[in-house]
Amino acid sequence: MSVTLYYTPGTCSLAPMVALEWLGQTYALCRVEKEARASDAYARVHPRRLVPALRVEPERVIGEVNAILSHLGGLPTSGPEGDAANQWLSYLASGFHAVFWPYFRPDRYTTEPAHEASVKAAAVLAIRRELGFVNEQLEARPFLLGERSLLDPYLHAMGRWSNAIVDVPREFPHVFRHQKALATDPAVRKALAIERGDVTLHPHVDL
Ligand SMILES: N[C@@H](CCC(=O)N[C@@H](CS)C(=O)NCC(=O)O)C(=O)O
Repeated sequence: MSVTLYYTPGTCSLAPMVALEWLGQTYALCRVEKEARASDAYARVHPRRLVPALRVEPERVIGEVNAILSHLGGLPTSGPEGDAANQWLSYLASGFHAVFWPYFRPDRYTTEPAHEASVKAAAVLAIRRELGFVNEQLEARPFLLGERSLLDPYLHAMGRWSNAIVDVPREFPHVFRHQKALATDPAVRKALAIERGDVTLHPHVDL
């Protein structure tokens, strides 16, 4: 049975889409825009109404990018490499991703609308801090694990949000180099074309 990826353009669901492409898996897609994410139908797919979600069996759906990437396989799972991969997976989800939430949704981080600008300003500081950390890590290696792995599209899916917030090429040149390497990858280009709706290369299913 082919799996179904629930995705929203511009979000971290780009990571499992590229992973599916790299792994050469057969898959179907379900595009879930903001309104659809709020629906009861989507709550039955992902109770937290987030993307991505991966339906792997009629009655079994996996949420959380980490869990989806781990399910798909392809990342090291044991020894020092496995430890490094797990460390990056956790960091990307709870460290890197987390600093963008208050930037995009400051309303969720204060009960005072007047404080939202301050929440956003603090988020920019945190985004710079995490980009600085990733930039340092990428100084000595082209990809997060040294060799290309499924962690790279995960970083790329979120790192692309930074370009509208900070001057990535000037401030974080190693992150920028990583972005350029991913942006020219055929699978990433294909996934971005799917996000834009330019191509229909996989069966699309309704919610
Ligand atoms: N920890 C979750 C985070 C998922 C997440 O925050 N997804 C965002 C898109 S990148 C989303 O669905 N946002 C919609 C919302 O917050 O309402 C994961 O790894 O899947």
